[in-house]
Amino acid sequence: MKTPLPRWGRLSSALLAAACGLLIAARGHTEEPEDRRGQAGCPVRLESRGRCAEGGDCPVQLRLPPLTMELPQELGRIQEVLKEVQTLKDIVSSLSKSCQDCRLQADDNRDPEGHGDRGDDARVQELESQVHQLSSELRGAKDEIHELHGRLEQLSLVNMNNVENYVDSKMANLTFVVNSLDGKCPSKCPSQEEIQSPPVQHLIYKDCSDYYVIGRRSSETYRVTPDPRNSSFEVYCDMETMGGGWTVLQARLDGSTNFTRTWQDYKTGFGNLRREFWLGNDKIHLLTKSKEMILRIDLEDFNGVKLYALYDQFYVANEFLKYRLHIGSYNGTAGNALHFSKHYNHNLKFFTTPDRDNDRYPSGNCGLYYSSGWWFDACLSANLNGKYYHQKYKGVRNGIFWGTWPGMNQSQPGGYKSSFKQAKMMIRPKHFKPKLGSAHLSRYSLGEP
Ligand SMILES: [Ca+2]
Repeated sequence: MKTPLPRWGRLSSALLAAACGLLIAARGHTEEPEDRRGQAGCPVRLESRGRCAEGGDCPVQLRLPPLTMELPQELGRIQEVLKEVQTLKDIVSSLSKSCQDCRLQADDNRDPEGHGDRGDDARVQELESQVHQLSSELRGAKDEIHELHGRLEQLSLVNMNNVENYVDSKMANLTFVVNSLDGKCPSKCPSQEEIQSPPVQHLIYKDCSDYYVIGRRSSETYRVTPDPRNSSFEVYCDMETMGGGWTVLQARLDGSTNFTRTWQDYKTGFGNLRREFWLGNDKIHLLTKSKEMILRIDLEDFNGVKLYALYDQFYVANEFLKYRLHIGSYNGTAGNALHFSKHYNHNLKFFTTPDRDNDRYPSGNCGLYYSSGWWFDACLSANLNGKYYHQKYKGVRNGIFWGTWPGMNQSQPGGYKSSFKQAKMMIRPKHFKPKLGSAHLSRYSLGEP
């Protein structure tokens, strides 16, 4: 579009001033000092050129030096605004097109009779009224549920109170009856201890002390189950020695059973429980695992001397650990032969048999040399599974041996060695308390036979 040129004669001074003002205003945004701008003055010139017309209008020339304009930064945003306007325009255009498509579709769906709008309106109104109705019904149901919930809470509280009151009243009645009976009871009422006897039958008897507790007092064989996960087995119970309740692990009395046996024999046990026997390392392990046990060893020589050794702890490990022996502190009269010295100590030693060398003797098998299965060191200060000799014997000391026995280590004339007439090993729970009568109490003080 073309704009007609103004009449420069009339507007010259005003245009000049405006052009100057604009130029100076634009340059005001530069860093140039104020005084230099003043000195430079206005570079724009209006000059008359050529002949003037009759009306006095003269040709005018506007001279502008090479123009450098620095416009306000806000003007730069105009471009962005224009872009946005264009984007909005595009959106409006696309919306307008889709609106037209909508209308066309609506026209296609309209029923031929032209009742569509009215039918749809009626349908919408109907649905709206249904929604309203359902909504109000829901509100009513919610109120009802709330009310019922409150009533339920009340009911449960009432019921619990009733039950409590009932129990309280019954307890009060029972207390009254008990008190009244207690008042009527004469002084010779049976004591609680007497009421409780006979004792409750055990379902499982772990060892002989459990049979003792239920009143069994005869020394004989009983079936025990030290560990319910393993099968039960027969044992011989000593119900007499030191109050009774002892489970016997080993017995020697006449030489009727051979004790020079294999690992397997010592593992499972051998002999006759009523005569001579080794109960078996697996069984001994189970018995000593199930309860904390003490060990008692009774010995009698051919001179009729009877002595004993008591260990306040006794445990035999399982086969995987080679039936390792664990004994506690010694007490007794026969001497501590299981722990004779630093070099002869059977405690914490593995079990060795003639066919299984677990001893601490590097040059040979103590079990083979001493004809026995035992917790050999290198080799022995005690061996209760040695050969049974009916009298003094010569040669290798492979008889029943207890190194701390009085006179045992004294050399006999002719190199004869002493043996034992009887030997017995038995265990009992450490915390077992035999029910000793007054007669027994005088005979058996703690730890003494
Ligand atoms: Ca060896």
